[in-house]
Amino acid sequence: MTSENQALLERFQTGKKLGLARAISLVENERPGFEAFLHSVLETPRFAKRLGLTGPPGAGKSSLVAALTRAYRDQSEEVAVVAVDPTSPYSGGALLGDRIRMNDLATDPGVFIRSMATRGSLGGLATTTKEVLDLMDAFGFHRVLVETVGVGQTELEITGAADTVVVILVPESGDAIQAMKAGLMEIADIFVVNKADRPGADRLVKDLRLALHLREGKALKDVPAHHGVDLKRMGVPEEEAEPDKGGSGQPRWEIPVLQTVAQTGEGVRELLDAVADHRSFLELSGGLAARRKARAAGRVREVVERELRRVSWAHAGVQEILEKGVVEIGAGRETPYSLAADIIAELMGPGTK
Ligand SMILES: Nc1nc2c(ncn2[C@@H]2O[C@H](COP(=O)(O)OP(=O)(O)O)[C@@H](O)[C@H]2O)c(=O)[nH]1
Ligand SMILES: [Mg+2]
Repeated sequence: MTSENQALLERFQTGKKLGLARAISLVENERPGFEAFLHSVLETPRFAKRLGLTGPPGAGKSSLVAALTRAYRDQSEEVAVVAVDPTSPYSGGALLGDRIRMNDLATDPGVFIRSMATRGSLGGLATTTKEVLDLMDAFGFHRVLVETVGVGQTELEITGAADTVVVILVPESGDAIQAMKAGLMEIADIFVVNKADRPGADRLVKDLRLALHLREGKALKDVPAHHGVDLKRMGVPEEEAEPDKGGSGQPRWEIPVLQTVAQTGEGVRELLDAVADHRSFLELSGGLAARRKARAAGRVREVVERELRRVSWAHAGVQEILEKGVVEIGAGRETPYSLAADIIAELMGPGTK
């Protein structure tokens, strides 16, 4: 590790907020040594309670994050927030949302807020959001809240980053059928209908409850309970997937549908309780350990894939094969497939073709 990163590590480990901020920049910009830095801080596992909030723009995610943060601060818990949302009222660590009056949080030493741009990533998280969450966790925050841009299908990635996912909808954001089609039923551990002061909120709550009910009935009828299709497991090998929520003998989680008015704080207590209940459920059912395992496996895969990609294209032999090969493709003597096979053989050694 460079002496610069070493000095940063010391500041980080002695709990200096500036050290955390700089560490985040190091990781976010993937500057030299960022992986070694992450390795050092993750050697001591810590377990912040990770809460994800997602939903369409303007649903009140930031307002609810602020309300939840205040509530956790009232319980003397330290809170870190990541907002992956270019339109969020946080900017460069400063809070600009005077409407939501978050300035009290900005100056609270028990709160750390960071916003991240998505940089074209499609999963709803910025490319290094998960690493930033890990840093906040390793720094020692009790709670880590992550607000993600919810646009269509893009919020799915949050399930891999949070222990509990809250999906926030508003009367204006469409009906329960749309929520179902967007896959929100699969990612939500808790539904919140915010802006409950607006017309249509009761209706949406009722429809969401009905849709959840129907979905559950259908899932139990059509497929064996332990093989239900679950988006959370997509891309996760069977043995790493969490135990089925609907399996017989297993504790079950009924997704609550709550109403809030973020600005007045109405319903925030109930949301806090639901988050705590979900936590207890995860601990009792073994789901928490399973989620952490799946998260760790996913992270290992990402690092391996990133490293393989880097090593592959930096390999001199591979470069040569590619440069020569593209000419052969043009002449009809090779195809992209035969060339790819040659490259893989070059990387993996003889006998792998
Ligand atoms: N009427 C009403 N407005 C709200 C409520 N919660 C948030 N808002 C307003 O909705 C707008 C968007 O809120 P924001 O928290 O930035 O939403 P985000 O884009 O999901 O983060 C802001 O003007 C808020 O003041 C609510 O419960 N009722
Ligand atoms: Mg926001």
